[in-house]
Amino acid sequence: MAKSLALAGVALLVLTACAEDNPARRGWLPGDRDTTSNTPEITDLWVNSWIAALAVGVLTWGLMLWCMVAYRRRKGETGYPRQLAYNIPLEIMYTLVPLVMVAVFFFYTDQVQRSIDEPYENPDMTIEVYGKQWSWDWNYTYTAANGTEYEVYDTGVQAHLTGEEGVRETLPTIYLPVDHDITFELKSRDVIHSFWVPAFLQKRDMIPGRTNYIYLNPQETGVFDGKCAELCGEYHSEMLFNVAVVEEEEFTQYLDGLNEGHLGDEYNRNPNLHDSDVLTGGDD
Ligand SMILES: [Cu+2]
Repeated sequence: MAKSLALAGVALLVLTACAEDNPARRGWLPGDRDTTSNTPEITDLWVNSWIAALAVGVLTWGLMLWCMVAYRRRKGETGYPRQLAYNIPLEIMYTLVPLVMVAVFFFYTDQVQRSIDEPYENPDMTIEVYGKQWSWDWNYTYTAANGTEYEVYDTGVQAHLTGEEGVRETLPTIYLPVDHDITFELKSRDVIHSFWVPAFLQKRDMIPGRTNYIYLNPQETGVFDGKCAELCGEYHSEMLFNVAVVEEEEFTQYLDGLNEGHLGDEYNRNPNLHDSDVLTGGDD
């Protein structure tokens, strides 16, 4: 017992030290809460769920220990202890208490989910993200503070993981303006991918012939890791990108350097697959 407590203590120190080195990495202890407009709610749900689970755990472990001690076999006792079966009140309690616990978890999860998935009526920017084997295309639609309208794109290439340092700097990078409402339109050109920015605490599948959405407002400038989170073929592990959250001025400078236009469904493996075809598999 003392040994495992000591181990847990060491693990806690190591893990919290890592979290401080890299603000983008929280490990299992949520550190920096405000990466996006959604992260405080998600962090609270996570932490409070752990507190609730721990309280239930402590109560359950306590009752188990108490039973072991209070009802242990005494000196001179023989035979079976008194047998107890078909105790209706107890069985009702065993059914109701877990149901209530699940209902409480469900209620708060649903509440947070509805809140973060509420679409922006007038987003400041819409970015269309295509997953493709094994990189990404981004189409930016944005009206700058000075009125310039952008309809530009960038196309990413697969990371080349050599085992050497410095690959991160070569990854395709998605730029986001800090403090702006952003709608992500998530699509796929070929197979199912998943758009994941761990520091944003959000991840969503990209499904051929479908559009999924993420709505968020980045609150902190910085560079964050992004990756595909759905095994999508041989080089899935090299489907990496950076997310640069920058000030508006730097953002428009970046957009100025991109090509005008839009990389749409015409570059999909099956350009004729549309939302309504998903259940029937399209016309290929
Ligand atoms: Cu992928």
